[in-house]
Amino acid sequence: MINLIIFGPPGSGKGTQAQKIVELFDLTHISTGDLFRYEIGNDTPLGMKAKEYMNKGELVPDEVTIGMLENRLNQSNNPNGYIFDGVPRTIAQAEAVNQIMTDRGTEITHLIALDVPDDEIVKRLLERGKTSNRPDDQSEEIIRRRIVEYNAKTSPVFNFYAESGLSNKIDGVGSLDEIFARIKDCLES
Ligand code: B4P
Repeated sequence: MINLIIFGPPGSGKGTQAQKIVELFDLTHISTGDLFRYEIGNDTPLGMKAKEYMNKGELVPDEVTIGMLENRLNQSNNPNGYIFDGVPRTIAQAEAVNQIMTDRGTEITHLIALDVPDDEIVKRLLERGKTSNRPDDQSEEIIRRRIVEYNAKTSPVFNFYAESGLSNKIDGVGSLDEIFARIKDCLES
């Protein structure tokens, strides 16, 4: 069973690579960003709450995120495993994910972090913003705010899993296939 956290700053290629990994290993893809965008698209109370934070480039509060994640996992039981894309983004979320997995009789098996310089992130997200209709991809100021949030609140999650020997960092710059090959090497080694 593979329970992989695909990790890295906004725009590092998490969602992009997650789609390829899911296909190869027949995993269930859990993207909290996609779950929030679904809620926003349906004008739900949870979506309205999340939107306040996402549009400013801030993280959605932990209690909202963790509750939504638990609901999503309760709807699924994939014996091959899961890919966690964009979650955990704080230490509190990492502790919650570990507890949820323990309750299910399993555990996180890998964390793979995609290393991408800030200027490349800004370039990628402004490019995506031309077609994505995502308010958080529209301005460099908001994208830089997301990077600040990542450095302050999310990057410590790498060391949290490194303590159990689960964290790996790979170069996230290159073609999609090159990066996918690096991820496969990591999962198979
Ligand atoms: P997410 O939806 O997770 O979005 P993201 O950080 O922008 O990354 P994503 O995975 O979508 O993009 P990717 O790097 O693949 O989060 C959005 C917001 O939701 C957060 O800011 C936060 O407010 C909220 N949120 C979500 N989860 C949360 C949580 N757990 N707790 C609190 N808040 C939460 O790709 C980016 C672009 O780069 C794409 O256009 C892609 O085509 C391009 N790209 C990818 N790989 C490339 C490569 N190798 N070369 C060139 N371009 C590449």
